[in-house]
Amino acid sequence: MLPRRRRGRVEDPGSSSSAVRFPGVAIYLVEPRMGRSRRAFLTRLARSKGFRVLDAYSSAVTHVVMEQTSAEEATCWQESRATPVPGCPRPALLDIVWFTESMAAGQPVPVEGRHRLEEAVPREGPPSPVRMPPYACQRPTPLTHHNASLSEALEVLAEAAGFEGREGRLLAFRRAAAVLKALPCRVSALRQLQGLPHFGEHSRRVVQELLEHGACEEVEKVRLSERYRSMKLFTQVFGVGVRTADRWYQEGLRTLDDVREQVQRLTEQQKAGLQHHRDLGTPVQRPEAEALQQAVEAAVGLALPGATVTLAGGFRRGKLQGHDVDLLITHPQEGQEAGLLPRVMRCLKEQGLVLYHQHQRPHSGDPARWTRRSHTMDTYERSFCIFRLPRPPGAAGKAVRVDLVVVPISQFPFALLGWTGSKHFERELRQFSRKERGLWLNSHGLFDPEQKTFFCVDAEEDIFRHLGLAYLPPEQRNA
Ligand code: DCP
Ligand code: MG
Repeated sequence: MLPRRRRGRVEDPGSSSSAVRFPGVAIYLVEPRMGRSRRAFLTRLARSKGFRVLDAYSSAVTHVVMEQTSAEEATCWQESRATPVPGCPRPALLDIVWFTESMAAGQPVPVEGRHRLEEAVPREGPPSPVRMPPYACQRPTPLTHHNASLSEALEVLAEAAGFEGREGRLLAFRRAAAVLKALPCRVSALRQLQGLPHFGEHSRRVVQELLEHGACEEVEKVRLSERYRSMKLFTQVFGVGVRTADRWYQEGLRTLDDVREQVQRLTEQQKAGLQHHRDLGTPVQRPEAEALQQAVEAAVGLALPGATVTLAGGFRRGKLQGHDVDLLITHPQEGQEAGLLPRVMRCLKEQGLVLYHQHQRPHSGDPARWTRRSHTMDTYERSFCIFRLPRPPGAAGKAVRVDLVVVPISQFPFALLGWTGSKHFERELRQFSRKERGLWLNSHGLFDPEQKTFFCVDAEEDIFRHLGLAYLPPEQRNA
């Protein structure tokens, strides 16, 4: 008789090394083409992520995973292995792609036709050349694309580079990630990257590791590092940028409780951010954003009939959730918007919707000054707010970050374009304007430094036209 614990292990080796998170899935990795050491590596990887991997083939197996195996070979293998048990479904015969995608997702991804070996996915032929212009503003980028796990990994490295102030490195990874987002197909082999812009040695290596193992050691290391986790935690607090987060980290702070102990050094904005941290860390859903837009519209309508409120930011690009709500306020008659924001805020406060707000006055002066600036902040009158979601009386509504921006109608298309994002799209658009067209673009206008003139526009489409770019609707600006 085996001792009780060892007996358990013999019966179910798949659950031996870490807790099983997906009891409905039992994977069997077929060795011949995979090779013993790779199979051992993939087994360890999967188990560390809570997958059940069985060492021996049995009727408990639900997912058989093979590598470089044809449909005929797969079927032959299965027939030689198991006599089907009546009423018991045969396990799915899957290509390694299902496995790597599941590892990257941290959970079993739904089995699709393209994963199934029985459906004989044609083996990849030579890569069809994809024409990919270098700037993100020259190509459509939809919200959902084919390479999420690859682009997310590169974006972790971009973000980490940003935390270290390494702007060049940040851009390199972001650009590579943006190229993947714009591809019309899924990358399953490294050679598909041939000829694509912005794929340097490093990004290529990351993609290669992800394709081969479903995980990239460098990315995982960064994700788990104390530095990355602390910086991420701190920069997610309203009012905290990379510089403050870095200072806190250098001082040895690691948690929000550590930060709360230094309350005397915090700005009012940061105090509000910490106070509502839990709510603000919960994504804003589209219906919530729309409810807030309506509340603001009602207040704006009372304060200045005819004024409009436009939802910009990620929601305008089609996102279903976001970290805040970006609202642009304008009036069809230039100048009418002056003095509007304090009246709107007073009205919203009276309704008990305002938990925090900070007013930023409009900057006045020579408009060419703000056009010359390279930084991204515009100088519109603006209110950085935390609102309470309107709820039935008695129920406490969730706190939500809202930016209200007041824009004179003559500059509205530029503000709308600048506030729709994504951030990377905006950055590329400004760079394209400057480098390729010799024009300065920001959220206030488009300036020709040689002629010393501003372009007059009625709509976003005109801006694309002046820049010689094909118009991209907001939902294709998700770079
Ligand atoms: N923006 C920009 N550069 C910045 C900050 C903002 O170009 N440094 C623009 C692009 C953004 C928009 O303003 O899309 C709104 O900023 P957010 O930070 O709210 O970004 P999103 O709305 O895109 O993201 P989320 O859905 O997380 O709110
Ligand atoms: Mg936003």
